[in-house]
Amino acid sequence: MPRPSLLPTSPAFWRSPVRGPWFTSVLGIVLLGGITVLFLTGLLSYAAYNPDLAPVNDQTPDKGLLGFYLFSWPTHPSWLYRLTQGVHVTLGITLVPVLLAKLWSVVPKLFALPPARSLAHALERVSLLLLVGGALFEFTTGVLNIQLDYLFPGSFYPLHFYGAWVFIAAFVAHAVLKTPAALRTVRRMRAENGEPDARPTGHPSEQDELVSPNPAEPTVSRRGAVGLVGGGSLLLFVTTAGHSFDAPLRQTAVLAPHGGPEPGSGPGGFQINKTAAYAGIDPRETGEDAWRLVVAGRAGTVRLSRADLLRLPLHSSALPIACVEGWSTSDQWWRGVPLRDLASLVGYEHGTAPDVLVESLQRHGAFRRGALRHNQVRDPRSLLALFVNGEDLSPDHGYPARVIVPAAPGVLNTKWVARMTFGDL
Ligand SMILES: Nc1nc2c(c(=O)[nH]1)N[C@H]1C(S)=C(S)[C@@H](COP(=O)(O)O)O[C@H]1N2
Ligand SMILES: [Mo]
Repeated sequence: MPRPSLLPTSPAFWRSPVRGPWFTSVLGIVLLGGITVLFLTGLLSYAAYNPDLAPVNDQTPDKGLLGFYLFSWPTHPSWLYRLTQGVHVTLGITLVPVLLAKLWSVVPKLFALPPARSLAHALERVSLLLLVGGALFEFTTGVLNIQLDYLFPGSFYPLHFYGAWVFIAAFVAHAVLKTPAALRTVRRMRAENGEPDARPTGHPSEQDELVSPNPAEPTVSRRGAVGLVGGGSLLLFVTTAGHSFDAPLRQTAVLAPHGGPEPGSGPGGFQINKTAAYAGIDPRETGEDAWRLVVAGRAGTVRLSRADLLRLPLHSSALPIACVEGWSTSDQWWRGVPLRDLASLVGYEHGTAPDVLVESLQRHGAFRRGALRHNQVRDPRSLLALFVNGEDLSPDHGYPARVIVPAAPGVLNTKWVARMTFGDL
């Protein structure tokens, strides 16, 4: 029984015998690898939006130097964004138990007194606040964005993007300081090959802070505790990962908003992000008499009905939709007019097709417009699609016409297209 006078600031208040350098080190090494992959795939995800192309694509206009690495997002392989974003989201969710266990394992340090023993110690504690705060912030904003369907439309990108840079700065400093000791701890325990011992042999003063001076009876071994954390991660993995694959895992992806039985069946039976009703698309605007596609470029402006478009040479492409939320479809069969053919209607030879601004019938919402780069326009697989899987697009998938571009994030595949403006953006 803890004495009633014990406060969290007293080391004896923390009684779990699981805490110790081995447990913290194992989790830390997993996070070192995992968070590095999360950061890199996150940077790729941002680059995939082509934020330096046009203001409509850029949710973080004040990024300054942080955009130093941006590059033209390629169109090959067509599953590129499926892969990078599927890994980003699935790995992020899978690491949640590891992150929480890691924070739990070091929580006594949060309360340790005195708050600072020296200037160096004070700086370390401030950097730890940025590290812990940054980690919680990035994981929380990421998960909320997936689960609550754009809780903060428009503001998620800047929050998650700027937060990532603050977090990664603290993370790099922490990793440089702690990784050598963590590796030593794990190696030594492995050499001794027994139940990982609480008592560290090296650097006693620092590592001892993690070990309870007053441990309770163990209810689980340290290895067992790592196994529980791993089991939690595995459970999250099998209930999430399938949102990016058409395999049995799709059926078990019950935690993912677009997993499980969601895609449905039939030609249009794949995930729908925003329905036509949600986007405020009035069926009267999409009818044969009302809808016209406006295509503008240096040679002027043309207006085309859907029947006009159907008289142009149509092409087919097998391409997936891959959303920033991590879910993706398998390849669907799209049929429509290549974007570069639309560019040539308004004055650009195929090889010289420029960037394009695509605008939807939709009047409100951040996703009603998007800009595509010339490499995307010139790819012969990039279409203004009129059909999918052999039938007219359904209203929810963008009837009368939508953009589909290989390897691009879903948000650039604008639905209910009304206007395309070719030229330098
Ligand atoms: N006009 C418009 N186009 C849009 C959207 C939107 O909200 N409005 N959502 C985009 C997003 S975020 C994705 S992932 C894809 C999803 O396409 P789907 O609903 O056909 O699967 O459409 C994109 N095109
Ligand atoms: Mo999306």
